[in-house]
Amino acid sequence: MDKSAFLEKVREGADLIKMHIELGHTIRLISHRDADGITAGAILAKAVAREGANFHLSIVKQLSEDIIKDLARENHKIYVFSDLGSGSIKLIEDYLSDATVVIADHHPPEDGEITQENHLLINPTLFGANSVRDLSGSGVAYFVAKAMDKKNMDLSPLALVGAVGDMQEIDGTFHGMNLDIIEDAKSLDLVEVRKEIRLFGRETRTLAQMLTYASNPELPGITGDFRNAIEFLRSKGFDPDMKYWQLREEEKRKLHDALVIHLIKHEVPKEDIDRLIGDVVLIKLYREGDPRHEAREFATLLNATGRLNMGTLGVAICLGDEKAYNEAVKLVEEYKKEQIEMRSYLIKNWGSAVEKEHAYIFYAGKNIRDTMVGIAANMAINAQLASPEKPVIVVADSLEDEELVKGSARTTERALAKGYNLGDALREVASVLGGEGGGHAIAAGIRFPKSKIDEFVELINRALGKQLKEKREQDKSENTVSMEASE
Ligand SMILES: [Mn+2]
Repeated sequence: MDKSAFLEKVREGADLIKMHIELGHTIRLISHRDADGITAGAILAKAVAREGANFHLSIVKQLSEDIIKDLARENHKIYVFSDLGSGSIKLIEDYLSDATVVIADHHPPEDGEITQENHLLINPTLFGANSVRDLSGSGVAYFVAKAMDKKNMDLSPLALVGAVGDMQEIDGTFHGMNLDIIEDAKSLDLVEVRKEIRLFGRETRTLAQMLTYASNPELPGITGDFRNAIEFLRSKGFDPDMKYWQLREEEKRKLHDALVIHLIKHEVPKEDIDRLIGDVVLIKLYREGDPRHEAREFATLLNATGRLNMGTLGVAICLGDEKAYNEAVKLVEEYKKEQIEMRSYLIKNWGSAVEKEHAYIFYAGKNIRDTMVGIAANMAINAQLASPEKPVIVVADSLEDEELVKGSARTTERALAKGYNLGDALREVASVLGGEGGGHAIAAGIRFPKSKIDEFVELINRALGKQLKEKREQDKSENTVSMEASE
């Protein structure tokens, strides 16, 4: 990538922000609600605060027209978007035409080019970078902060947490300008990058948990089987209740070797085995055993705050707020507990689900929170309560409106291949029931009057059945065409 041209853009953005700070303007920051966006927001907030300026930060799931309209109504002189914005260039130009706008993002722009003179897009993909491995949103934010003042180089560990949150090192090593951030962080002795096991849980999970939940790569016969994980560890001479960080260096090596041999024995492809050991970022500011000590665990904590709609709590954690950290750990634990309780509730009560030809419909009343119905539907599939060939819809009473229910539909690729499209089906049914619905083919949602649940069951079954029939007819006609062509 053309680094120097990118850094020129970065410099322009930094100068714009500093100019507005000198004019005494509040800097309006908007960032994405995953770990990459939360760290990006924290980096920019810190950089702005260090200049003695006010900022106002929001963490959002995505930029919608409504959100941008609301932002415009706030009437700020400058808006800075991080880890999002590239997909909404036109909307931003339309509604924020009077303000200065800086978009610090790494997603490939979808919306054409910026035409407004007072709007600036800082995006490494425009200079040849690969958005998924060369630089993340937090990385772009970091370079802007560094251009504002070199002392912001101490925010480099946060940029790496964001990069890991976005899985920029999915193949086991960092690439592109992520390497420059690592250099900065090392030059200040803030991080250590080690070649270690990349399975989740270095700081807070026992070895047995770490192996049981291993997903990248999966460990044949061990992933998903707690007892086998314990047995494997014991047979190699490890205490399954120890944590990875507690192992001595030679023990770590011994565990690596044992796992690699296990993978080879099970004929796992070499590139998957290679991903087992790789770059692990350790942040020296925190103790071993603290989830903030290792970038992936830190990122997972931030992701959780985002998913609980408390992204600004995540920002506070990034800025070193211990109270925020303790609160988040508690929230995440409660959230996990709620999920475990929900899973056993589903297993115990699945018998009351209505099974139609084309869907399972499970009405939970007030027993499942309306914000959790999507997770519940996925759980029913993953816990094998439902056949993966048939969509699952979990419906619960709305928390906001007694007259309404909220439902989420989930299914699998296998069901999609048969012709189902949940988003289309729920949209169609919602319009008949006087509700709202839609979404993706594989995951969708609906809201409709509680009095119409029975009607919903019939309508959704019919809508999904119609989709299968249409797919079958389409396949048939395609077959005929290709037969004719081959004759
Ligand atoms: Mn990102």
